[in-house]
Amino acid sequence: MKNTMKVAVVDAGAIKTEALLRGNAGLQTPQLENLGIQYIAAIAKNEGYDLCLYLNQGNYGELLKDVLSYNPDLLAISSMTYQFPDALQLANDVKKANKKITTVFGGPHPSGVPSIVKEKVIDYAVIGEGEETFRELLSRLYNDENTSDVKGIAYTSNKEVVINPVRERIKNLDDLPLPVRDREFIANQKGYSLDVIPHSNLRVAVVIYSRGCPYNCYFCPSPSMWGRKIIYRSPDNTIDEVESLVNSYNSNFIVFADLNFSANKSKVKELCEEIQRRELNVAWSCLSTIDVDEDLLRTMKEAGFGKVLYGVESFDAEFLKSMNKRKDPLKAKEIIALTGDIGILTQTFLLIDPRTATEATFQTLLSELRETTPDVILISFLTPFPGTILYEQIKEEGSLLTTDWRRYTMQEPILKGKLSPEDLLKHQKKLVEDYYNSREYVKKAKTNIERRIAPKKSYEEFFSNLRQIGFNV
Ligand code: B12
Ligand code: SF4
Repeated sequence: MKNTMKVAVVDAGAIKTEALLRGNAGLQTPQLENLGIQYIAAIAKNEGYDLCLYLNQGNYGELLKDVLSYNPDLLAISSMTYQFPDALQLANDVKKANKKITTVFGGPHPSGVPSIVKEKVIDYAVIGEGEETFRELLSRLYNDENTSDVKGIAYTSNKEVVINPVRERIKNLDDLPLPVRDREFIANQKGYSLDVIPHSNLRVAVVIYSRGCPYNCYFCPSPSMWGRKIIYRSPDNTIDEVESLVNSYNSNFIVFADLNFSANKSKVKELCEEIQRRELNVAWSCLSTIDVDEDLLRTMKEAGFGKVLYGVESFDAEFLKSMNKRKDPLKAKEIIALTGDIGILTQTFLLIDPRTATEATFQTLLSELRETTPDVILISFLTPFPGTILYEQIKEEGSLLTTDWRRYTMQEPILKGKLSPEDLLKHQKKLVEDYYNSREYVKKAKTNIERRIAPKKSYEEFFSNLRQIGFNV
């Protein structure tokens, strides 16, 4: 047995971020904490191994130098699809310097494509929820034991890919060690979107209350990643974490990263009661489907809820049906209006399908937005992530333009269609500009400022960010 095991844990988002500044993805917050890898890091720490966590290096050369000078026994990397080529490069360079370092990949891309272990420099891929699998894998490696039957991993044996059976989901999330936080990273997180607090005063932390989603939209990696079961932490355990973020990290805004925060209304109400009981002075936002109602939104507002990011995807009922997203576009419009009336900011995620989009698609969407007036829009292109039902459909259909993973950012059209990718990008940009310059949007912004739903400074900073990433607003 070794004295200790040195574990380097890297968020591949830390390697290169330029890809994200394309299109209107710059409106997201690319430098937000990555909870997945921070939960994984917590396992290594909690089990007593020596841990070094790399969340945001920004410069590949420095990241590589730092990892090599730490000289880990094991390198663990979390990777989305667009980050995979850079993550692979890191594993290559690290193995070149010291081939004894064991490499473990996890996160959305390895879960969708476990056969990445065909790459010589990837020793293991962890599929789906990672904590228990990582804990067991570390222990087997530390004790020089056989790893071939660890549930939830993929590896190669005699050049053949072996994918082990999936692991059961973790039932009691309260038992998990809390994600490792990086004080410096939290202090330097940047905001780009519109929030109830101007970005210059925003101190964000990311927290999660539930894992999984009961739906099965064909474009979404969640069903293959988590299954269809949604599992909650207790409100007490969740708000203990929020309280410690407020007290120890001075956080004033919590981003709930749950896939579908409002899936269970009574669970949301329990959480809101706990926030109010503790009199926490913190604002928060969440991602949600449109399955909310007035009573729930009012309860959330009273508990400090400032913004909801709705996964609307489209106002076209046919498109929604084809994606198995069983939602009514009319209800989406009503819910966005109701949320605004209650005094909560709204963001809508919208998808353009490059296979069918024409100039008219953008014009129709613009009119629908002007009628609905969400406060922030995120227009993305339908992207078939590996592991989704859509990916299989698209492969069969033959409409994929590229298998260069770097381009899977949702901000590039990668499906063949009537318009060229260049034209689609032009229309996307114009839509964003026309919407934010529209009479209806400007009127809503003025009302929001008057009603103190968002301060004027939030709008000024938001528009300045939009201009910086190339929008004429
Ligand atoms: C919150 C969120 C964000 C936040 C924060 C992102 C961040 N830094 O993590 C914001 C809004 C900024 C964001 C932006 C983007 N996101 Co996002 N995001 C999410 C969301 C909703 C939740 C992620 C989360 O916190 N989950 C909770 C944790 C506990 O789960 P987890 O991260 O999956 O980690 C677990 C396992 O994966 C595994 N694991 C993860 N890493 C590792 C590593 C190792 C070594 C091991 C062993 C295990 C392991 O164990 C973890 C614990 O169980 C997911 C949806 C989803 N299905 O997960 C999308 C998701 C991850 N995002 C996605 C995308 C595409 C993006 C953007 C590119 C979109 C865009 N164009 O703007 C950007 C990229 C930003 C970036 N940092 O590079 C896709 C990724 C799909 C893919 N295959 O690539 C997802 C799946 C949603 C989707 N569209 O389908 N996102
Ligand atoms: S509702 Fe959202 S999280 Fe759930 S399957 Fe559909 S897109 Fe994925």
